[in-house]
Amino acid sequence: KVHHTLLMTGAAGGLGTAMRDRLKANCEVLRLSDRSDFGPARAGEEVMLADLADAAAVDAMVKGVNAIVHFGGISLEGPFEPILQANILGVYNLYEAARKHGVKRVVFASSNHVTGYYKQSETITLNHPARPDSLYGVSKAFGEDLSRMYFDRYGIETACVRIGSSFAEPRDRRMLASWLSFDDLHRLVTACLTTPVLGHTAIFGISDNAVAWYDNSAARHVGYVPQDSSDPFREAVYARTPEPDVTDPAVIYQGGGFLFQGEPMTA
Ligand code: NAI
Ligand code: 15L
Repeated sequence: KVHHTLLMTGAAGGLGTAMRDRLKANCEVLRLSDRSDFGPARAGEEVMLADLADAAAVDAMVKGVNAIVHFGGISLEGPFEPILQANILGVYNLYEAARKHGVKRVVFASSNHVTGYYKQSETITLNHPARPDSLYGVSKAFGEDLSRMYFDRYGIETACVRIGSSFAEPRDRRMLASWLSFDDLHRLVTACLTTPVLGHTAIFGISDNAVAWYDNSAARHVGYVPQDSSDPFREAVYARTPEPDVTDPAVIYQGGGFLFQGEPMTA
């Protein structure tokens, strides 16, 4: 096992719950954190609750770990203040604690919404500039830039995993392109934690779906090889979802519909 003590934030959330048992294979001790109580530690675990906006609590949470998988934060579009606290101040607190305590590698749960204003008719690379589709997407772009600065200045390696849609199954037609199975997410996190030289990199987190908007060729050094695909779900998803309206921004843009709140968008 490459890491003795691994910290996973966001342990009470959807991905935290799905990765909890899987990540035990990656370490001797899995330290779990969230601001919400999710019950006691099980064998091989430590539980340390912390609000990401609380610098002292984050410092204590990070002290003594060898690597971090950062799932904690606001995971949808919404009012700015909670996003500011959790995803902007919170990620700063996390990297400051990592710097002070000598943590050298972080897997940061970024999002496809960093580039959500590219079109579903485009294939984008990791060299395309960010085009966030929401305040949430902007907050993830901040995390990507902040982690780059902590790499350039302090040598803390980070993989910014731009997770597509990681759920048990693809829920709609958009997710046939953006789906990331839980097992592939674990493969991807494992690759990020174990590749000899990670540096600072972004990588799109998707399974081996036939339809894809993303080209991960600039992150071959991570060694991520997806083994699942949304393709077996295609027929069932088509059968239960309506024909897409190709003039609908939710169908035009990679970020999809439900994150676009407030003013109507123009194509
Ligand atoms: P989730 O919303 O289920 O879990 C996030 C967890 O973070 C929650 O348990 C919540 O209590 C915790 N949290 C929120 N604010 C906090 C704060 N201020 N301090 C401490 N903890 C706080 O989200 P999910 O689906 O598990 O996603 C995990 C991460 O992956 C998130 O950062 C999300 O933005 C990112 N992501 C997830 C995708 C997905 O398809 N599930 C897609 C793209 C990104
Ligand atoms: C995200 O960033 C969200 O955290 C997740 O809940 C999904 O909405 C996902 O993107 C998506 O785009 O499907």
